[in-house]
Amino acid sequence: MKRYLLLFLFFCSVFLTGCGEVMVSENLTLTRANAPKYNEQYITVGFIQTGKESDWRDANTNDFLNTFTKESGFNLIYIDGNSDSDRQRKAMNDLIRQKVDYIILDPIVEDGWEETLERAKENHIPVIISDRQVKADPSLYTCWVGSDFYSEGINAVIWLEEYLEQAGRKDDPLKIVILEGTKGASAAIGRTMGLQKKIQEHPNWQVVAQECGNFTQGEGKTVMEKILAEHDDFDVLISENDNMMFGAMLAMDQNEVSYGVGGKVITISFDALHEAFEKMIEGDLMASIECNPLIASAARKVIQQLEMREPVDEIHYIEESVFSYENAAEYMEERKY
Ligand code: GYE
Repeated sequence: MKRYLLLFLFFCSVFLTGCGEVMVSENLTLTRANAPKYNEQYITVGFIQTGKESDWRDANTNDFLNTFTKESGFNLIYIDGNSDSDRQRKAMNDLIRQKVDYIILDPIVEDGWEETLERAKENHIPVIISDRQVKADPSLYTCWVGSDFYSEGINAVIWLEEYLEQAGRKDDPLKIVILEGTKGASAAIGRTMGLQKKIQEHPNWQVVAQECGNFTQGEGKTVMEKILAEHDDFDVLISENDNMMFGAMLAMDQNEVSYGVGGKVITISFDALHEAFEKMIEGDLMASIECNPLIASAARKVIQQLEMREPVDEIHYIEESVFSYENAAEYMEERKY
């Protein structure tokens, strides 16, 4: 037996250079899978990220770094947009000059992309829009992969309606405060439109303050401090991401405003981060509308389809859910971000 094993290892070391069959002995034919040819050409992908504004963003970045690896055949050029759209546009022009194979763009804001996208198209470089969207002719990019932000806004109010129904407060007048994300960002635009669409169905509900916290925890706290100086009586706080809610909670703590389960202010946010689950289990946060940052595999699938010259859908929505203080503990263990 040992003789055959040595023979096998010898052939492995000498003959395994490509796919196909290797005759090892008169009654042993070795068939092996395709092996990467030496100096395998990597697919070079330029990924332009918005920045590091939130924990959601960090999870999204890590997902791309862990998906577009050399082992899976990619050479990833990651660019941190540093929350600066001009930096993003400069980076895109640089990637075009480098003649990368593909560009994945997560645009901080929707406006200002026509010219750069046209340049990428002139240079035959497919562009995949990830997460946030662009206001541009769809023929200038391959597709968009992301979340249905409008539905997320609608779902936030549907949760609030169901909660009030169960609490016997369906007909209560409500004063609502909204913390908006970055101005011009699709996630903020879509969520705000969804929220407003459903809120206006309730004549006895009033939005008493609506301020931009730019998706960051620090600005969420600062803006909430300003709102609390002007409004000491409101019933609902809706924050367009978890990090701004965490900052607002610090401001409400400082002003001794109670919130969460059993508190005065109903708290609803978006993203459904791990820390949001912790706060829902504690009862401080009452609901978080999931926005899944793990979308790199969907973008990679698009590139693989393009490599195979297969048709690609223009829109790729990511499956998402709604979590609350009532079900957070049940799902906490399986969360990946
Ligand atoms: O909600 C927020 C991040 O574009 C969906 O941007 C993303 C948003 C997300 O900073 O936390």
